[in-house]
Amino acid sequence: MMKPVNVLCIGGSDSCGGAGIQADLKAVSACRGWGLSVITAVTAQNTHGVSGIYPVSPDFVGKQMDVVLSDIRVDAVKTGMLPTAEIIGAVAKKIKKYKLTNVVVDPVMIAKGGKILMQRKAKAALITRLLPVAFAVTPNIPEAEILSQMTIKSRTDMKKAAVKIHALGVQNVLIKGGHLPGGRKSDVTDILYDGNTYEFSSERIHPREIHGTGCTYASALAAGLAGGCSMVDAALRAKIMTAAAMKNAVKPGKGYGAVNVFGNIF
Ligand code: PXL
Repeated sequence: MMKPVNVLCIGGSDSCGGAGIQADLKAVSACRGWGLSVITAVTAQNTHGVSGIYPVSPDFVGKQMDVVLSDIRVDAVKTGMLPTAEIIGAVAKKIKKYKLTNVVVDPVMIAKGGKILMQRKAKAALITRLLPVAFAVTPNIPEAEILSQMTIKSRTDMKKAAVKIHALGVQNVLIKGGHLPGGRKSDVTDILYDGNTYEFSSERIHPREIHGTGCTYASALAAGLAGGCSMVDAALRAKIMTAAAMKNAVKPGKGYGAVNVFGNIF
C-alpha cells in the first residue's frame, strides 16, 4: 500500500461544511494528501452564521494529538479555530513534544457572520505560545492588524505589519490582501515575508459571501509543504487553488456560499 502525505488539521467543526475542519479535509484531499483531524470545538452553524460553540477540553485536544502522533507520521500541521488560551497551550505543548515541522497557523478569530471564534485573552497565548513554534502564519488583514498592533490601509502597511509579525518568532508571514479596499477591477495581493518580501497578485473575485476561503488557503499551503514544496511554491499553489475554489463556489443553504475545491471535477 502507498504511504500518503499526511497533514494534521487542528480546528473546529463547521456543521454546514463550508469552513473549519470540513474545509481543511476537503482541501488536503484535493491536494492528494491524507487529512488527519483533531477537533478543538464543535460549532452549531448554518449558512446564516454560528449559533453556538462547544469547546473540547484542552486535555482531550492533547489526547487526540497523542493518539494520532503515536501512530502516524505527520508531514505538516494546519491549525484553525483554537477558541481558548488553554487549548492553544495544549496544542503548542504537543507540537514541541513531537517536534512537529511545517506548522501552518491560520489565526482564526472571527467567523464570517461576526461570531467570535477565539476568546480575547487567547490572542496573547497565540502570540507567545503558538507563533514561536509555527513555520508559517496566514492572517487576513483584520487578523494581521491584531497581531501587529497597527492599522493596515495599504500594501506598504501590509509589508510593515508582516515584518512586525515576523519579529514575534514565526519564520514565514503570509498576509492575505482580500480585505484591503480596492475597486471592482483591482487585484488582490498577498504579501509573504521571510526576511525577504514577496508579492502574489491575482484577479479579485467578487464573492458576495463565500465561506471557507482562509481554511482552504492554509490547508492547501500545509499540504504543499507536506509534499516537499518550498514556502513560495506552496503559497502560490494554495492561492491558485483557493481562487479556483471561489470561482466554483456553491450555495448549500439559503445564506452565504462556500468554497468548492472539487468544482472542476464535476
Ligand atoms: O473561517 C474560519 C472558521 C474556522 N473554523 C470554523 C469556523 C470558521 C468560520 O466560520 O466556523 C469552525
